[in-house]
Amino acid sequence: MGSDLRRSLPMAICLAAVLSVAPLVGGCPTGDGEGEVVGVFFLLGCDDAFDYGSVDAPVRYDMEANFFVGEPIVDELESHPTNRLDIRIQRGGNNIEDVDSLYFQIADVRQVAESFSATGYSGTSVGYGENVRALLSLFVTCPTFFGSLVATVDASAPACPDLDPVQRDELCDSLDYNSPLDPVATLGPFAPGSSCLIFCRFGSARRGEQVRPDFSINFGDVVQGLFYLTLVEQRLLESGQEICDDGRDNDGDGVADETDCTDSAAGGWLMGKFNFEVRRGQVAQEFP
Ligand SMILES: [Ca+2]
Ligand SMILES: [Ca+2]
Ligand SMILES: [Ca+2]
Repeated sequence: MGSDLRRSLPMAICLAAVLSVAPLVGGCPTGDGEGEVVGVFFLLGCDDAFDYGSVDAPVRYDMEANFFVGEPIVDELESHPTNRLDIRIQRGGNNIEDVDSLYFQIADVRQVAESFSATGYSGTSVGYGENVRALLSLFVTCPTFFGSLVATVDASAPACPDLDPVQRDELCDSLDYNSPLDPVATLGPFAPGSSCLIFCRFGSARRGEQVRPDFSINFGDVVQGLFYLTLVEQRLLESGQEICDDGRDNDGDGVADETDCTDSAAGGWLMGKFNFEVRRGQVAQEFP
């Protein structure tokens, strides 16, 4: 009886908190995992006078990530259901308005599983309009920067490295998800300007095995991976304008960095790794 009480009391408190403080993120024992999120970027216009670095002098960043959640979602909007997965990485389990967070949104997990199970898999491209998107929101580092940084794929460069199966397996097998990363040193196989997430485990998907049509990521599944993301300001990316001096042809007219361009207020790169089990009890939160 006594031990029953001790077991049930924290759960009762946890449930009460979830019911009374919506939307409370990760109120129950979730968020466990290991990983790192570091980068080098700049953000202009934090607290009016304060800039986080500049275009010419971007600044190191370390999220000190310790909270990892994955949320399977069934998207019923299409003619047949599509299984989605949202991954959120942050420091502590606070609501998104009170933390820096990195989101990955996988619109169709079966697509990722199919490429993952192929022998030649060497990563999944991450970018605006891709099956996997990533977004960094920085409510702590830069509370008055109301935009976000998003990962982008450069049409003129490969999003992912070219790894043979032996290199890829060695990379995954040797990865220590807890060891610190230096954001200035190159991370493993990624080239500057790439935007890629290499999954080392993706739920029940296995190398060389057929992927079921209804493949999904479920509670109890483990997801592991490492990533390198080229970040641009979401507002500018969505506008389709030419961004000055980023070496890319953002407006798709065949000329990079023409003089008719808009200065970016944020940009840089992010790298990291994660290893966690998808747990039940997470509170739904829209991709911001
Ligand atoms: Ca252009
Ligand atoms: Ca143009
Ligand atoms: Ca440009």
